[in-house]
Amino acid sequence: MASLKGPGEAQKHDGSGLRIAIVHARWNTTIIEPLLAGAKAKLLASGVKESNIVVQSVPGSWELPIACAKLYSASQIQSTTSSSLGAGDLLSGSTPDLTASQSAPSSGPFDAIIAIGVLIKGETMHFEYIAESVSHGLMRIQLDTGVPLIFGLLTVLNEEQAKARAGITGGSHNHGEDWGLAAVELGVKRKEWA
Ligand code: DLZ
Repeated sequence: MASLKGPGEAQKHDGSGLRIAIVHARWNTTIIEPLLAGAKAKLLASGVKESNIVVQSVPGSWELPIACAKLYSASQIQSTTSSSLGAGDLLSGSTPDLTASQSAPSSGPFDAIIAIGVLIKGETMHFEYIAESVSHGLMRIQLDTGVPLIFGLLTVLNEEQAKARAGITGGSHNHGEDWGLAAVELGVKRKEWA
C-alpha cells in the first residue's frame, strides 16, 4: 500500500548536468552526518558528478541562511568572472577552508542548494525562535534568487525523533535521501522552467 507520507512515487531525473551545494550545520553532528551522507548518495546516484557537489559547514542552524545566501552570490560572481576561486573560498574569506566534510569546489552557478540542520527542542524558547527564523530565511533566499533551496532542517522534540528521521533507528528512513532527490528534481525542473 502506498504510504501517506513522503514525496510519492520516486521520479527519476538526470543530475549529470547539475551543480549542487550542500550547507550543513555542525550542531548535533551524529544526526547531521547520516543526513549529509544520504543526501550526497542520492545526488551521486542521480548522476551528479562528485566535483559538482560543494559541501560547506556552519556552526549551527542559525547560520544556514547567511551561508546559503553567500554561497549563491559567490557562485554568481564566479560564473561571470571565471575566477579560479571556489565558492567556498568566497564564503569563508580569501583562504580556502577545506575541512574533512568539504570537497574541492568546482566553479559556476548552483542549480540547487540543500540546507541541512537539526534543531532539537530544549527547555527554553530558543528552538522556536531559530526554527521560525531559519525557515523564513531559507524560503526568502529561495524566492529572491530563484534557486531551489531544499529544506533539510529537522525540527524535532527529542533525539529519538531526530534519529528516526536520519535512518539511525532500526528500519527508519533517512530524510537526507529525499533532500538529495528533491535537489536533483528541482535543479532539472528549474532549467526546464527557465
Ligand atoms: C545554541 C544552539 C542550540 C541551543 N541548539 C541548537 C540546535 O539544536 N541545533 C542547531 O543547529 N544549532 C543549535 N544552536 C546553535 C545556533 O544555531 C547558532 O549556531 C548559535 O546560536 C550561534 O549563532
